[in-house]
Amino acid sequence: MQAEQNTAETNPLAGLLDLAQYPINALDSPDGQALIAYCRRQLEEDGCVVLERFVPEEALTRLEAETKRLSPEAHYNQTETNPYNSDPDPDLPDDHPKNRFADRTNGFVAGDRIGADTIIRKIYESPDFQRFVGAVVGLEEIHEYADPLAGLVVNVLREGCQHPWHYDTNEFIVTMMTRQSEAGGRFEYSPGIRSPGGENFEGVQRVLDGDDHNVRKLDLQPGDLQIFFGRYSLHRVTPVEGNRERHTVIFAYAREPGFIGRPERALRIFGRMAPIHERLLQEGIERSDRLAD
Ligand SMILES: O=C(O)CCC(=O)C(=O)O
Ligand SMILES: [Fe+2]
Repeated sequence: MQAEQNTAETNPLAGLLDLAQYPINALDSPDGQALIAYCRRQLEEDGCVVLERFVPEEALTRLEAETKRLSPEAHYNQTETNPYNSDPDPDLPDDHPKNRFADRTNGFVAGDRIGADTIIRKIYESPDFQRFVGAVVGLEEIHEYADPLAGLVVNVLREGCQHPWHYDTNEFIVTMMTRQSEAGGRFEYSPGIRSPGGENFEGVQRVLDGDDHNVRKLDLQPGDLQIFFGRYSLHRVTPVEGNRERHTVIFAYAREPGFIGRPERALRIFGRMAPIHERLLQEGIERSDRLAD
């Protein structure tokens, strides 16, 4: 029965996701409910849930090949950032977390380069997958971006690239590793180190100084799906070592339909805009022109 339900004709994800272990296409079934309960509990306790081998063994070669083929299209951008993605504070000491800046060099392949026939786009656009992610993060609905660049993205870290300690501004992030570096490139996080009640700068400073007491280190593998709440959990990706690049896919969703990122951001992250960004800029200029009349 199960095999019949999950043939390629009835479910485009059949064979691409491990639907037996992760029945995201049957969320109302007891197994589906148990999966959601498991993910929610993990997120509540830890801010992070990893579903190992979400893409099963038999589809992994194809998955890895997809981002390997796309990776030369990555646009690299370099910034110096502190954990808060903010300006420094000259009134605070140099070793205060707000004044601790580190290099962030990342490559991003934009969504308009990622074809409809890829596993990663099929996952991104799957209504089953969206319902599953929504149920796990506690949202009735989530929506694909209307932004053709920023919704589905491949993050490419080559040798020396890192993502230094930081918090995210978005509520949750859904990622899948497709290629692991030889060494380095490891995801580390300190769950709930800050809270709406306090920044805990002392605790953050200890982590920045190398205290890994309250730091969890994940050994993510290709095909693992990760859902992470990064607003209160300080996290980083350690510098990539060796010739092998680290690839992760970012599946970005919004609460409302129609989300389009700012044109300046598109330029910074992807090195270019999509026609919709150019139109937005144009309209913005016209609007301000009209206001000036
Ligand atoms: O690549 C990762 O595993 C995490 C990246 C990250 O923290 C971010 O994009 O904010
Ligand atoms: Fe992050």
